[in-house]
Amino acid sequence: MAVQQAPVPNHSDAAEADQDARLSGDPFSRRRFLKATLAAAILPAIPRVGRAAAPPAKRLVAGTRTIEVNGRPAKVFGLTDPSGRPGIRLDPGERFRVDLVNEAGTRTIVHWHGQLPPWTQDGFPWPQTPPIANGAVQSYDYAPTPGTYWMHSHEGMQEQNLMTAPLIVHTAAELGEDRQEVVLMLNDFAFRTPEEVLAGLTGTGATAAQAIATKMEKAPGRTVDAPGMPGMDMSKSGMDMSPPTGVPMDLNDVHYDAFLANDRTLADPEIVRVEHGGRVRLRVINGASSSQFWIDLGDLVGRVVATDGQPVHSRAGSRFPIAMAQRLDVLIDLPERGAFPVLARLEGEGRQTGIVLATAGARIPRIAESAQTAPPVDHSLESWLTAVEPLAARRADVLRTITLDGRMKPYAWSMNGEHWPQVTPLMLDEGQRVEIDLVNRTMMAHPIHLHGHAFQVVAIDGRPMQGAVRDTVIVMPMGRVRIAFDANNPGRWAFHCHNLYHQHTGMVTEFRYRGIAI
Ligand SMILES: [Cu+2]
Repeated sequence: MAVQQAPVPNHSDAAEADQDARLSGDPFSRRRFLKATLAAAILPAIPRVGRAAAPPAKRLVAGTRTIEVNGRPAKVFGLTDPSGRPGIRLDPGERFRVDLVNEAGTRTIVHWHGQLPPWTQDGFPWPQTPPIANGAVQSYDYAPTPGTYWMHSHEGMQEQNLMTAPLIVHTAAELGEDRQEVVLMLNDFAFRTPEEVLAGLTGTGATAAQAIATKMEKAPGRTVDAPGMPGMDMSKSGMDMSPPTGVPMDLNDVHYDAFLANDRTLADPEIVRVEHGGRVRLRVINGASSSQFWIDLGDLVGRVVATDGQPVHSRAGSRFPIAMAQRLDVLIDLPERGAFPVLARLEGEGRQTGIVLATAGARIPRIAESAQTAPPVDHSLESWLTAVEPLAARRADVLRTITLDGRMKPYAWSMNGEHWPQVTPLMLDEGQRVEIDLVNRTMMAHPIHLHGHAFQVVAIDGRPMQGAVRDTVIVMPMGRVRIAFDANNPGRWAFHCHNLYHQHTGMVTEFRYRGIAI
């Protein structure tokens, strides 16, 4: 089977990168850029032929910036366009043609979360796709999937230091619906370094934590399928996994200094101007490393129309749970005038962050950073969701159980009892329908993410459903979720818990297509 892989030129040569930087600052090259933009603007009338017609690649800088948190300056990473705006927004039909410029002062690699590029452009530190050196430029070119997506570093624990940004791919239908787009990006923030946070969790020193953080790059080697391995044994899938009652569950491993909404706290929230009676498409992105929230619209009623960028049959409500790495598209029709807070409340606690939608002249209320305790994030939304575009009905060719294991003391998490990178890849063939039973044997919820594929939630706790199509699903403590996907993107793909500290203490495995040379 031919593997379609776009070339990824990796200009690791520093001199070449310097030249790139000089060129971009050159007014002559800017004139050329403007000419190219003009050409792109008149393009729709002309049949698309050849590369000459393509618009110039977008420039995305992985760099550092200083933001203010709780009245203190904080140096964090950032992923910004040339105007300093975080992330990337693509027009309908536009390719993801991006030059990622690493000015972060250290190596990095950026993952386009939920997108379905060829595996060599996915931004995971496989041996074949190593991190990008400081000063180097890496180019990407693939057909993007429309919807609300995001990007984050997969290098070490840079994600915790806000190497995260929105990635929005518009559709013609959305642009025609006459709604104001509002992006709400959530992050958790600590003045401690991520290594100090991890050291606090594992009870080790920061140096040991640093060593743990580099393990992500040590991919498993030339291992093959082991059908009889423990934990992947189908005979175990009949065991009773119903949630125990009265057993306490663990929430919020990490105590954070702040929760950010578009980089700001409620002490100084972003005020988004909206029209009287405005119509909004709210794109919520949970970019937090170890925190889950309830989105609280107050008295407003919103309709969830997409989860993880994929359309769902709309579901109305005012409070919606969002797990780590997930996204929600919520349509909101505002009342005539006023100020409307959109809050994100931390599960299990009353701490909150958010933004305010406000019509001109509206009085902006002061919003406290703490409120009533929110319950744990749960499946109250998930269990109601149905996909607008479900997978075709088909029997599974591969059906596997993957157990989620681990505990708080000692702090270590695993899949099938294996800790990354000592894991056995799940081997797949292109064309297979794959079903995975995720069985959580821990007292924490785990938001599980598959790279390079969109999967459908087909059962929760044994109850079959035509659930949402997603890239990240939460598995409740002692709960079970079955997902299904088509193996249609050959390569090496990470499958992991999106809690950064669970990931870095081992809760990662690999789905690998047969025939991929390693
Ligand atoms: Cu986890």
